[in-house]
This record gives sequence, C-alpha cells and structure tokens, in this order.
Amino acid sequence: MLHEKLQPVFDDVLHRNPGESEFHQATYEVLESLGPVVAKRPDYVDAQILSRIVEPERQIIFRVPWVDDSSRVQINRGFRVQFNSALGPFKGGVRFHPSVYLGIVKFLGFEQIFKNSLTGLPIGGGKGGSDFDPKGRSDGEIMRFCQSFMTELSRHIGQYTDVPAGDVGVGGRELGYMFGQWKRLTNNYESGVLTGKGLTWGGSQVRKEATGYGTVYFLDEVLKARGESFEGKKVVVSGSGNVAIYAIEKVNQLGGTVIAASDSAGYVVDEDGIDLELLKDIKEVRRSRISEYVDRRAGASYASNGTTIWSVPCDIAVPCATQNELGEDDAVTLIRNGCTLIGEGANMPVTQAALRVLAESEITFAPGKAVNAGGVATSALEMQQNASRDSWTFEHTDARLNEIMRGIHSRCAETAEEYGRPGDYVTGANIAGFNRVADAMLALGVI
Ligand code: NDP
Ligand code: 2IT
Repeated sequence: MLHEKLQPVFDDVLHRNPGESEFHQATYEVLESLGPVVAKRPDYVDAQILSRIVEPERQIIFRVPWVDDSSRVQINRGFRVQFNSALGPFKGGVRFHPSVYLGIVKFLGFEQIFKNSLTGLPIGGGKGGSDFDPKGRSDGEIMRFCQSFMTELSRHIGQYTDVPAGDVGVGGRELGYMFGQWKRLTNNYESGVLTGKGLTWGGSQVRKEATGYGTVYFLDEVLKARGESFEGKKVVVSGSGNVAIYAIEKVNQLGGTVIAASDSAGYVVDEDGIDLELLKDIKEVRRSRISEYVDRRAGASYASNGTTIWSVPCDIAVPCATQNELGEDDAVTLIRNGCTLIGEGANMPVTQAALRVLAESEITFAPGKAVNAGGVATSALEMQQNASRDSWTFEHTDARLNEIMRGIHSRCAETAEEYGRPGDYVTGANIAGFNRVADAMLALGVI
C-alpha cells in the first residue's frame, strides 16, 4: 500500500512508462518506503519532488551499427538514461546483455540515484547499455562494437556531465576499447570521463574488487551489529562475474566459506569451499562456463535445471548475478534451511513476492542500493584521483572503501531507527538515499 500522496505518482509512472515492468518494480519499492517522509515534509510534496524524481532528465536511444567477423552488418540498440544530476554528474554503469531494453536501463538508473546518494559522494544517477550479446563474440567484434557504441555516446558524456563505467557484460576490456575511441574522437586524454579503467591508463586500485569487497564489508557490519562475524559461516553467492568473484574473495578473507556459485546456465556446489583461483581461470581468463569447474575439481557437483542455487543450505545468501533471480519459492526455501541474512550484491535480484515473504520472517534483508554501492563509490574515488592527477595505493583505497561502506551502514541503520523501524535496512536505505537528493533538488529550484 502506498501513501495517498504517492499513489498518484506511481499511477503516473505506470501510465507514462508502459511495459517497463522492472522500472515499475524499482519505483514501487522506493515509493513504498517514503510514506513517513511525505507525511513529515509537505515541502517535498509542494515542490513535486516525487513526480520529478521518477522522470529522467534525459533519455538517449541510438543505433549501433557494426561489422562482424563474417563481414555481416549487425545492428544493436544503445541507451543512456541520464536520470538525476542534483548531486553531481550523472554516474552509473553500462550493461551489454540481450535482455537490455529501456525498462531495464531505467530501473538501473533509478536505483543508481539513491545508491550514489547513500555513498555521500558528489555523484548523480544514470545508466546505459545495449542489447548486444557479447557471448561467443571475438575480441575484434567486441572492439568494433564498443567503438561504434562510443561514437554516439561520446556526444553525451564528459567528466562534468556523465561518467559511465562497467556493469553486466562490460569490464576492463570493453572500457578500454570505449576509452580508446573516446580519446581518438575528442583528442583529449580526459581520464575522468569513464571509470573502471585499467591501472596503466588512469584506473584506480580496488575498483575491480570494489563491488564484491564492499558488499561483504556491508554485510560484515550487519553481522557485527548482531554480535556475529563471517567466521565459520556457510555462504552461497550466485553469479560468477565481477561482483561474485570479489565477494567470494572477501568472504574467504573474513573466515567464511562460500559453498556454491553459478552462471546463467547452472550452479556448482563445493562443500570444501569454492576454489577461487580455478573459478577466476574459468570465468575471468577463459570466459567459459561454470560447468567446467566440476571437471577440474574433485568432490564438486553441478546442477543445471530443476532446482536453483538457493536450495543449497547456507547461513548467508548473496545474490550477485541479475535482477529477479531470487523468487518467492527460493525465499521460502532459504527460511526453511535456516538462512539468517540476505544481501543484494546485484541490482534488485530479489523479487517483490520474495521480499514480502522475507518481511514476515526473521531473516535480515539488506538491499542492493546500500550493499553494492562500493563499486560506484570507488568509481568516485577514481574520479578524485583523475581530477588531481594522482594515484593512490591499494591499501589507502581499500581503507576508504571500507570507511564508506561502514558509513552507508550506519546511515541506513540510524535512518531506520529515526523512522521507527529499527533493523529495517530497506526503509533506512530508501529514506536516507532519497532525502539527500530531495534536499539538493529543492535547493536547485524547479529545473
Ligand atoms: P558480470 O557480467 O561480470 O557477471 C554477471 C554474472 O551473472 C555472470 O555469472 C552471468 O552468467 C550471470 N548472469 C547475468 N545475467 C544473467 C541472467 N539473466 N540470468 C542468470 N545469470 C545471469 O556482471 P557483474 O558481476 O558486474 O554484475 C552482476 C550484478 O551486480 C548486476 O546486477 C549488476 O548490475 C550488479 N552490480 C555491478 C557492479 C559493478 O561494479 N560491476 C556494481 C553494482 C552492482 P554468465 O557468465 O552465464 O553470463
Ligand atoms: O550498478 C552499479 O552501481 C554499477 N554498475 C557501477 C557504476 C559505476 O559507475 O561504477
């Protein structure tokens, strides 16, 4: 149920953005938390902050033509949604996946506004992507696609305007090709135009690890607040991409054991603990399927249909693959198996139906916009280093990331207390994230 002042805002979202179910879901989840805020702040309502915040400042959709290895012309669609720049330049990743359409980019851009706000750093919210499928494509094809994508995107970005980074299907290799094309088109070595860059060409230490490490730093704070730690805990991490791999690495460092991981085709269970070097070789180096893991590791098993990774009994579940990957049945199974903490490493991996089940249970649920904010926070640290033509050590950058994640945790926890919902990280994250943006929007007038 939405507050009476918020229902018309949501009705408008449905009416003006038909068919964009992920965007509807993301806006509903934020609006649902904001009832106590609108009750307390009529000035937000008078200034139509809610109706403005659900409408992107600018949406760009463009054709991306490129030539494949068989000399065939291929056409993809590119997107950049510049959602909100009240706090700073638009900031957010770029996703290459065949499922990408406007509704996905808008849900991600909308989430990004509040996530970036929670970091306390001066970054607005945006997101981009393409329905290009990188799977099975050669290096040359990836390069030509990235160059074509950047040829149009370059008109809309800049260190003070909009700063893209990686997301699903976009990592160091793709960002390299994009930055190369940007540099060539503009004749500017403007490092701060993209983040997630390689260490030899303006990137930051810890950016590659940041989302996964930050996720685990946040969950460690949740555990500490309950007088617990990762020591001896069984953890299930879905996905085996950038976020999952470095979440696993940090869980291992803190004394937990990750017993299962997955990709889009299936999942592996390894009760001795996932062998991270093997997983990195399969997914980061060879860009192959996780099913190979069982061929190279005795005692591990692989499942590809019938069950989901959430049927593996664990103390802590960390979905790090994609949106809506953990549904109602999975939530019921996790509760039954004694799981006590779920933290979203991915963006919106838990469905609305699953959230309702979890809300009635004893499980602590920590939402993505707080949990996975370490990636974009370290992107902002990369922008700082680029602006000052400096580069920090791994230790210094990691310490800053840790401090930022602890700050986000306390901001969420304190806000939840303040609004009479102690321990409710969803309410805490949504309200704390929203209030900072809303105050800036009020100050900047009707724009
Ligand atoms: P990667 O492309 O590195 O890895 C994605 C992983 O998820 C792969 O294992 C992939 O499997 C799996 N996956 C992707 N799509 C699907 C799908 N439709 N169904 C099932 N599995 C899928 O991406 P990241 O690790 O960077 O991103 C993972 C999540 O984290 C996303 O939600 C992203 O938005 C979010 N995120 C990422 C940040 C970052 O800095 N990279 C920051 C904050 C959030 P396969 O190998 O088979 O494709
Ligand atoms: O979802 C996310 O926060 C990201 N993909 C990272 C964005 C960024 O700008 O580093």
